Amino acid sequence: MKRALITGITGQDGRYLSEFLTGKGYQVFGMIRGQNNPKAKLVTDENPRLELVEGDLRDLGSLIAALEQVQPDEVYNLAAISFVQLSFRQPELTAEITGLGVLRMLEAIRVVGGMENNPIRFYQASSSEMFGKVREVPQTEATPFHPRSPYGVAKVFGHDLTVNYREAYGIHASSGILFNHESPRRGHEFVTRKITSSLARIKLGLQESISLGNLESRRDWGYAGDYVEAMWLMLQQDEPDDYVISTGETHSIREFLDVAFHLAGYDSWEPYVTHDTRFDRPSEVDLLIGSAAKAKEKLGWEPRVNFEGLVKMMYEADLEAEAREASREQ
Ligand code: NAP
Ligand code: G4F
Repeated sequence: MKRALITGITGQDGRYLSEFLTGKGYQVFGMIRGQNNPKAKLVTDENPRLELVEGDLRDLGSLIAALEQVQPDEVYNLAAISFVQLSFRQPELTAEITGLGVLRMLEAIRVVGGMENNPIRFYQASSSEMFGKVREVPQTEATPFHPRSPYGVAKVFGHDLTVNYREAYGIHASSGILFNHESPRRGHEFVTRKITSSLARIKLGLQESISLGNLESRRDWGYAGDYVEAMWLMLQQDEPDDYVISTGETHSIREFLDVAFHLAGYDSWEPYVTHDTRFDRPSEVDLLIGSAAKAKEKLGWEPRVNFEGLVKMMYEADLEAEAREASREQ
């Protein structure tokens, strides 16, 4: 039975990946931080076969201990401060966790796995945010990076380091340059989930409007459940490499609003959306659209859920959850 260690187990991707790998017959270990993390129960209720181990990306010793305890075949490094807006307010912490955290995990793998024939395969959660002020359209594995946030800069550091440990120490280290991926498990701080959960509350008469920032930026949005399969496929290849994972379609926040409000039976979202400058960013990523041609050719990976399907899945899940919550409160 293969053994996998996932950091960021309580996050959106960690939860999908844990279920995916368990379904493939893996023994899955999720790294959890803090002395009483409230999300521990959620993830073990969701996947009763998941085992938790302690660790924090800020603490090298804890990563070495986790690796020694688990003896994993595969490590998926999903943990990060992942919210771009927060990275502007807490840039040092972002560099510490999202950037230096990758260095610590790679060092732990180098030490525990040994210098030669290191058996541990490593996945780094890189991001399309690294492309930032994009140099070409669509973005591929060869597109130069121009990050536009402390988060993007930290991800470039982690990405380059993953390539370096592959080249310097022969570690089977791969990097997935994933474009935005969403789901009913997406954090409420991200724009898609903020819209679908607020819309569900508007529909149920529990909320009047949504405050948003820049509606013009464009994202290549896919479904997280599809994207975790690509992570696994990367680690099944003989050679480690970097792969763009995306849908190849781009949509603005306005278009997301159009589809979501139409689904909910509204002619227009405009009466329900206000602009709040607090959600504008000091520097923005205006356009993201990826080409996953390499992943299709080498991994045989393609997304299954399209944009409309994704919005519908998220809105319907939020409508059901909000209605359940409202009836519990009555
Ligand atoms: P997420 O929901 O924000 O989850 C982040 C995870 O990181 C949480 O489990 C969090 O644990 C953990 N974490 C934060 N600080 C930590 C620390 N010091 N030590 C250990 N764990 C820590 O993120 P996601 O959407 O699942 O994304 C997974 C990864 O992919 C992230 O690295 C993200 O940057 C990257 N990525 C995401 C997307 C996307 O569109 N979703 C696209 C490209 C790349 P707590 O519960 O303890 O806070
Ligand atoms: O949903 P967002 O916060 O996601 P963003 O910044 O694209 O980052 C996500 O995707 C990255 C991959 O490219 C990941 F690496 C990262 O970890 C994260 O998962 O914002 C999307 C867009 C931005 O242009 C933002 O300015 O939506 C715009 N936006 C407009 N109003 C808003 C809001 N974003 C948020 N979060 N909240 C708003 O009210």
